[in-house]
Amino acid sequence: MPKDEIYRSESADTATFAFNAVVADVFPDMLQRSIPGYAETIDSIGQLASRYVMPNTQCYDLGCSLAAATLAMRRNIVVPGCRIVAVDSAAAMVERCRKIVASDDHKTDACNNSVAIQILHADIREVEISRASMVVLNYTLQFLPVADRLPMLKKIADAMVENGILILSEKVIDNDPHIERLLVELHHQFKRRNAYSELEISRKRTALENVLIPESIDVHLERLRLAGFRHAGPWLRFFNFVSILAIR
Ligand code: GEK
Repeated sequence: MPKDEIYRSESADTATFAFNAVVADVFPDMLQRSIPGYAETIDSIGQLASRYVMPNTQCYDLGCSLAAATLAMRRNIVVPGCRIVAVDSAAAMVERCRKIVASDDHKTDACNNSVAIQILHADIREVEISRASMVVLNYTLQFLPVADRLPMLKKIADAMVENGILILSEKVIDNDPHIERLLVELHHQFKRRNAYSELEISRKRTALENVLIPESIDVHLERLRLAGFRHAGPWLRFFNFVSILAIR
């Protein structure tokens, strides 16, 4: 797996973070070393797919990057007639995503269902969603302008079948400033343990400013309620990274 050394060199470009080819090439390593609980989240998305995906419905992986959640869903869907739509707006991600999906040997799936995967190079705000029993926003909503988040969630809720689920994973801020400082420090410690230097951590932090806009868990839960989800609650928290399950 190519190692993320984007912010290591003295000449590193600390301008605004972008999902370009340089990032896409090291992306699996970057997520693994930067997002606490990332692998467990992907694994659990697979488990939830086996439980919640309904026959003859569609699944969506919005902001799919390199299809980690898409493939976890496909490997675990146990009902017939399903299709997964994977969407990303970054050309560099979509190009690599298509290759990864094409080379994935889904004959090793738990069941013998053939689950078609459609990969779209598009903005998730523009994509039509329909008959969805499972939608994944795994660390994607945080990159949308705040004003676009409720319309996005409403569009998802409106397109869902009854009891359909949304997995919303986000970097969050804590309402208590003391806890917030602690969680940020623990996250930086996590990154140092994963061999990121102090300089790399601070450069990445600067690059993500105004690109990744975190909110509190309360704000997310209230927005999900307003969007039309009947139930919503966090099922995983690891420092300032949270995954919420919402049921239509
Ligand atoms: C995973 N879910 O591995 N429309 C489409 N894609 C977008 C948009 C948008 N408006 N904004 C951002 N993206 C993945 C990880 S990464 C998380 C998701 C991270 C895409 C962007 O191009 C990138 O590929 C992805 O959302 C966010 O489970 O980098 O922290």
